[in-house]
Amino acid sequence: MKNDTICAISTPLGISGIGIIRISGPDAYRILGRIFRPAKNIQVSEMPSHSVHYGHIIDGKKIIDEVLVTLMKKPKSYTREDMAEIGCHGGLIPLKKVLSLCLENNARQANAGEFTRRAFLNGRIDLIQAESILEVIYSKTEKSLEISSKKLKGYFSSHLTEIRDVLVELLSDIEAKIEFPEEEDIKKYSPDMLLRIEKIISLINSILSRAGKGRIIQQGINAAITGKSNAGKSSLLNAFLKEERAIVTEIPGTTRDVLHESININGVPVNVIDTAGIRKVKGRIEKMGVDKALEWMKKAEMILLVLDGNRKLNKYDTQLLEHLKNKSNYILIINKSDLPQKIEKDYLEERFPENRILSLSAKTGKGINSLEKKIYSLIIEGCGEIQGDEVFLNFRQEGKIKEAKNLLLKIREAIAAEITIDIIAEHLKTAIKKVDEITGRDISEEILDNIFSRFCVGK
Ligand SMILES: Nc1nc2c(ncn2[C@@H]2O[C@H](COP(=O)(O)OP(=O)(O)O)[C@@H](O)[C@H]2O)c(=O)[nH]1
Ligand SMILES: [Mg+2]
Repeated sequence: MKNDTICAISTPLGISGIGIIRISGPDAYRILGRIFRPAKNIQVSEMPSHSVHYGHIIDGKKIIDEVLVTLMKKPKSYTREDMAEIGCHGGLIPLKKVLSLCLENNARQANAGEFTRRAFLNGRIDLIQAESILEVIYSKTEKSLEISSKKLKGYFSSHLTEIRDVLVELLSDIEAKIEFPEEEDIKKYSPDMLLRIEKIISLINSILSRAGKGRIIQQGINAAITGKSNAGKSSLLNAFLKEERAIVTEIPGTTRDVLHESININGVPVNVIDTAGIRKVKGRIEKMGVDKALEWMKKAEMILLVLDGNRKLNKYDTQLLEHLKNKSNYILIINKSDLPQKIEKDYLEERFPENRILSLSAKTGKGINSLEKKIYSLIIEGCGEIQGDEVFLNFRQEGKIKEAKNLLLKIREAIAAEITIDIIAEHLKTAIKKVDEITGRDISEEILDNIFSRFCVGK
């Protein structure tokens, strides 16, 4: 493990009230002692842990900035090393100057996520918790913050500890049998072994099913607004956002690119995508827009098909309605309910379930709330009501836990088929390894590099 002292600017670079520089490592206080002049007559080495000190950062005799310094001594710090946070004035120049003073005094510029990596390597948090810090930072709604914070506290880790404990116990029982075989016992398994495996499989199943909802809360769903030109797609996006985000005109073909905006529907982030209207196009740019719209229609989890209530259905509408046939999540929105209605509503009602059709006016906002309710009920129709026991698993974690589950299924089969005990022991060892790869107990440097490179510098 690297044992040097690292430093970084931990707040965004830009103009702000304050900006923070973090230092962590064995030399943190020696470096601080050279660049910080506290207002009170106290040496850095005498400052107690978890104390805050007012003073100045100095370069020789020159005052650089007026600061507040917070000390957190090992092991009670983020990294479990000696740490200091220098709260400077937020501005590029003061921050960069203070950082360069730290570097001149032999601190090293931290790599992305290196503070968190140290927290992990020093055993303060496991890898799941380290990864959840990013999830907290990127939370899209309060609900997603809730599940990330629980994960950071160790909610998901505790499940894995439980799984690991059972697997380790099973393995040691089996190894005892291998080591001290009694003639009649060699091929037999203790009767509760199967039960213990079953218990772990069902715990993993429950985690995986809760993870489905967790993913929706954490990452949200994509809802593509589609429809012929001038149906009111961009107006609908603006109505969701209650602001003029997209350009709305009476000129067909106004929206050429794809706009994404996230809205919060009962805690679920819904990424609403406004696409170009579907119509026959001549220009290359508009054609690209239309192609993208069709692509989104294929890949979005939900389709909001906007129809113009003030006009009769045309061939583009019917084409789009045709596309819905192989989609399970869609809502037909009859827009412009404030104008006289000319659309063939009967035609639609004959072909689509009543609860998938909704009239509204994107212009006045009437009906938007009902649409949001409908979107939410479609989401939970797919995954069940949100209850608060959701977990979010990233792809790495989900992949490993599924691999562990597959091994347990194999073990279950092997027990049923009375396969020799040493094969089962091997499967158990691999399953434990999978669990350890999730928590980071057993992980390669390369994977760690990959995980922490996604963090900001200074985190
Ligand atoms: N009266 C009325 N006009 C609307 C409504 N929604 C959109 N429009 C108008 O329809 C035209 C096209 O709207 P726009 O949102 O750009 O449609 P898009 O091409 O589907 O994105 C604009 O002139 C809007 O003002 C509505 O609910 N009522
Ligand atoms: Mg538009």
